Parts: sequence; structure tokens; C-alpha cells
Amino acid sequence: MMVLLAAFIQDASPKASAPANSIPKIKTTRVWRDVELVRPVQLVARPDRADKAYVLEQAGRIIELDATDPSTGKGRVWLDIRESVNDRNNEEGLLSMAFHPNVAKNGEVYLFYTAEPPRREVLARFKLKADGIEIDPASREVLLEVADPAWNHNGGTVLFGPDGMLYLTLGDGGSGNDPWGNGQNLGVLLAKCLRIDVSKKEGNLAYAIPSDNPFVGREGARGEIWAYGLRNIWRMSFDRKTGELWGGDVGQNAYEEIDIIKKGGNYGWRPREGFHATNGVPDASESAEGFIEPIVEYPRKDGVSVTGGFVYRGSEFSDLQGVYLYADYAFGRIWGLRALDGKLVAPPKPLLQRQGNIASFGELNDGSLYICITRGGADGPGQILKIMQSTLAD
Ligand SMILES: [Ca+2]
Ligand SMILES: [Ca+2]
Repeated sequence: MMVLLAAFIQDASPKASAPANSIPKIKTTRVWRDVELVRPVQLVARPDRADKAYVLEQAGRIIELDATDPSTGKGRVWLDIRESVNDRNNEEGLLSMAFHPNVAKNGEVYLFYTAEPPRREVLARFKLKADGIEIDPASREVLLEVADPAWNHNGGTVLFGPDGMLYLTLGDGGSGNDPWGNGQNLGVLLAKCLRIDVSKKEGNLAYAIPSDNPFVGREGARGEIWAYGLRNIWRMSFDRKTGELWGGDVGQNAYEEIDIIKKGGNYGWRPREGFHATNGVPDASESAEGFIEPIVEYPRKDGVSVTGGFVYRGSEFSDLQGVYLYADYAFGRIWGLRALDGKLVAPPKPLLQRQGNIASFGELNDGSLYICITRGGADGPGQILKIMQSTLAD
């Protein structure tokens, strides 16, 4: 009886809708085209205000955008902290921002940037002024500073999870092949995804460590760590439907990877790169045992630096629903894939290739997705493009 019923339901499903594992082609259209942007590295939504969006310039400015109609929207400088940001090298600068989920009440904004001297990563909290719009530059409170041995591999995305906790990625410090062994060292914060509670302070910390973090109470381990063995997660995002945390981990010499980041997970750096033993390091591991393997990887012929994206959850393009979009920064390629419960159900499909570096994806409150394009000074200004579905899924 159950079998017959299931067969009946299947037959009755609408023929017009695309198969659940298909991925449609996409196109892009430029938005905020009159706003002058220099190296835009992140587009950030404000949870309580759909009429505003913010774009970070790597040097340390934040531009507030009118998001009521991105096709014509204007922008203005909202914050300028260039004096306290070090952006001398390609991977340095103002890297990420997140509004507190309850920003309408507490006015809290979190910034992640590199600074020197001494060379370090900084997580700082700023407050909005009483009008709830302007940010108070004098309100800065440094929550976390992490000494950094090299200019490269600085992470990092700061964002809030569905659990209200702040998540932050830090790179392995830099140089090449993790010479300090930070990836597998639970005693340091580099090469990790962190999870902290910014609603309280604990001991001499400017935040609290959630008691359900995976390494709380383990001798020699930092309680802030949520996951480890991550070489340099530049961009990560939560799937707003499933709560899964997706990250793009930038590779060394061979493979770029996409990971779903889980509590306590060891993602293999540096013994592993993608699905492989890391080439030429003493602790390379042929076995994946004890490590969480990526969802997907891609080799050097397809790109050299992954930019993690978002799972599309907007309502505008129905066939894109549930597709995870990501890119290669240097090659300007975008792929889409589908996964269910952490398992790949539709392999990566190349969707687009374009000029310029794809520094970041951004998601607005309605689930619409955008990319930030950076170019070198003489190559022209930065751009923000909206991602659109261009055909029905095939
Ligand atoms: Ca570094
Ligand atoms: Ca890995």
C-alpha cells in the first residue's frame, strides 16, 4: 500500500519543474554602477534594514549603499579606518564585517582587519550612534588580537551563526606549507575557525567561550576553536535554510577546496590538501583517517585561489534554489554545486568566467547574491555584480 501511494505521488508531481539536482546557467548584471569603489572585498547586509547594504574597501573604508534599488542605488563613505589598517600586501587590509543579529537594539558592528606594528589580526567591535545609522569611529573596542608571522594567509570572515555566536576564520599565519605547524596545533588560534560569545566577558577575555565549544576543558587547547586544520579560509557563509557552515579553503600548490565546517572537525592541513597527501611536507598523510575531507576540490588548471560563496536561498530564481555558488579569485570562474546533508548530489558545474578578480560573494536579506570584483589600480575600478539565473535548468 505504501509503495503504491509513493508511486502515485511521484506521478502527480508537476512536470514543468526542474529536476532537484539540476543547476541552471547564470549571468551577471552590474549594480551600484555609479558608486566608485576601490578593491571592494565584501558586500554585507544589515539584518534589520533591507534598504541598506555595505561594501568594504580593502584599504579600510566602508561604503554604505542604498539597497532599495541596487540597479540605481547610490553610496557614501560610512566609516574610514584606513589609518589603523595595514593593507600593504594583497591579502592584508579590512577583510570582513558583520552586524550583530540584534543590531537594531544593541547597535553592534564587528570588523576584522590586519594591522601593524606588530603584524597582527584584529577583531574589533564598533557601536552605532543613537540614530541607529551612523557608526561611531571612537567606539572601537578590540576583542581579539592575534600575532601573525607573515603577510599572507590572514583569513578571514567574521559572521554570526544561527546560534547567535560569532564565528571567525584565521589563516595559518602564512609563508608556505605552514612552517610553524599551526594547522594541527590546538594551542594556537591560527589555521582555525573560532566560535565566541560576544554578549559576555569571561576572565581577562573581552568575550566568553561557549561551554559547548568542542575543545573546552582539553589541556593545551584553546577553547575558542570550533574547527581546525584549515589553511586559509578567506570566505565562509551559513546556509540560511540548513544552518550548515560552508567555507572555501585556499590551497598551497595543488588543490583548492570547499568544506562544510563542523564542530570539532579537523580539515587536514597541512598533512592533507584537498583529497590528497600534501606534496613534499614531512607529515603528509596518504590516509584521510581522522580528517574531514572536502565536499569538492579543484586543481591548478581550474584556478589558484578559491573564494567561498553562498547557497542561494532567494525567491527570485527558483531553479537556483539550494545551489552553492563559489568562485576562483584569480581565474574569475564561478561554479555551482548541490549537496544534501553534507554529501554532493550535483557535481560542480562551470557557470561563468569573467574578467577581474572575484574577491567575494555577498547575500542581501532577500537572499539575492552578488559578487565583488577587484582590479588593480590601472585596470579600472572595482565593481559589484548581481547574479541572475539566465536559463531554465537543463
Ligand atoms: Ca599572515
Ligand atoms: Ca582540507
